[in-house]
Amino acid sequence: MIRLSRRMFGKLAAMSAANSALTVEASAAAKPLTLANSDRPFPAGFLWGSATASYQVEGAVNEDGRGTSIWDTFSHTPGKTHNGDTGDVADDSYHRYHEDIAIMQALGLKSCRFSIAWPRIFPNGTGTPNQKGIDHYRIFTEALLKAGIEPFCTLYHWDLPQVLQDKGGWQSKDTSEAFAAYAGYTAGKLGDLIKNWMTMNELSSFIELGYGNGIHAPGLKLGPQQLAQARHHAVLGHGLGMQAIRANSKGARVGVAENIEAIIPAFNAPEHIAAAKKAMVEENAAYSNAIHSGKYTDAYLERLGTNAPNFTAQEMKAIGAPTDFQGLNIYTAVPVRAVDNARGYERISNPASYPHMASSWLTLGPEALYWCPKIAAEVWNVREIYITENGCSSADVVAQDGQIYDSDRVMYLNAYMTQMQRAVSEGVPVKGYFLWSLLDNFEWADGYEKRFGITYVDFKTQKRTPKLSSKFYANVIAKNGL
Ligand code: PNW
Repeated sequence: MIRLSRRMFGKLAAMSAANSALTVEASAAAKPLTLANSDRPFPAGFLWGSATASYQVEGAVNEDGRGTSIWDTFSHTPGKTHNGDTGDVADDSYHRYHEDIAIMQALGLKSCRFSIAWPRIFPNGTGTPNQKGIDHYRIFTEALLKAGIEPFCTLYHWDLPQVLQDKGGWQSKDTSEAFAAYAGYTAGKLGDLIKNWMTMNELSSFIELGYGNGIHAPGLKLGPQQLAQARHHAVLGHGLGMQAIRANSKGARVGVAENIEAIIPAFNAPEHIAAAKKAMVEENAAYSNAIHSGKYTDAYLERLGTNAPNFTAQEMKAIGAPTDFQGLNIYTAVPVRAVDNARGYERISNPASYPHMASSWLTLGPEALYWCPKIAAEVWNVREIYITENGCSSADVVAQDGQIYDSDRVMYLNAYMTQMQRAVSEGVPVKGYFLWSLLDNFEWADGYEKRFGITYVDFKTQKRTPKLSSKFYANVIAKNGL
């Protein structure tokens, strides 16, 4: 029972004539209603970070012995990217990383997810390594550690050495093996500084977009059998890469950053939750489910029929070896509903009125940050989860005062983080969050058109300006809560 002061009681009584619910709520509340106790805390040590990728920020494509990647070739092919944009200069972070790290420090970041460009380490994909490549990432990582920022390193964020693409790219098992050799070598050289590794970023994106519909490099549109085989070589690359990292760097922790099909129940009801669990497995059968179970589901293989990939039991064992953590890149949500069919669920396709951010594919689904880690932890038995990417594009404008008031991005981040807090407060093992992205950068086929940064980049001058969302994020980090 809450005791109300006589004055308060009188006030409430006066107000309650028209609204009796208010007195009921006020008397039931555990704490007095004040604006001061609206915080939603995160556990101590929660790892707040940002994420970027080599080709999207580095530039310096012809420096220090870097080889050509499929994204150099693709972006320089007319008609492939918005406005013919390329990553030749991007954010020039190869040279300006000190400035970037100062931005991270000002935000209070605890961690930074970045990727290593394979063609800087092995310009020809395999063979003789390039010491200057290793040197660059050593110096960068040392600077991060000096700033008190924990490095989380992705070894493959889509910049495949062109030489390997010329030999078939992910259509060839040789690429899976070349990736493992590169991953092992690099972890051996940098493992004293970097403890947390992600083999790859978004296998489903670089395979489905690069080899399926051709909107990303290398721009191929394979038939179903060849595509299924390329998928298999990607997950195999992850498995072999994980083995190689562990063999070359003691104490390394290895995971993968995957943009799972972010299944959520149509709404919070037992039948839809059961449907969502089934959908999480089946809709991610080619990638995350294979990685976490070491199997392709019967339904996946049946769906493919004669187009199913060739694979061996030994390969599946490598693919399914336990990871140390699961990285989830989550942008949108895929609602499913319970249906009385063989699969037990159906995806709901959103109507045209469904809201989205500046990128038309980026529909709003904040509850994905609640349901996905929760369902993933249960169906794949993962004990440590990081949100390795979350963020959005916004039609940013520089205001008269030189600032960028990206209120829609603040709304997006706040909504998603609130759902993540809901999961964490229920004990779902989400240990950290990497916001995509620290800086506006080269957004692949969308070039520089779509801005995902919480820091605005003027691509003519390389001037960096923190947006309103960066102040929002600094505030979240400072109080470790929302
Ligand atoms: C991710 N989709 O890509 C990548 O990991 C980043 O490199 C990228 O910049 C970021 O998300 C924002 O796009 C995606 O169409 C690309 O659903 C496309 C999709 C999702 C993720």
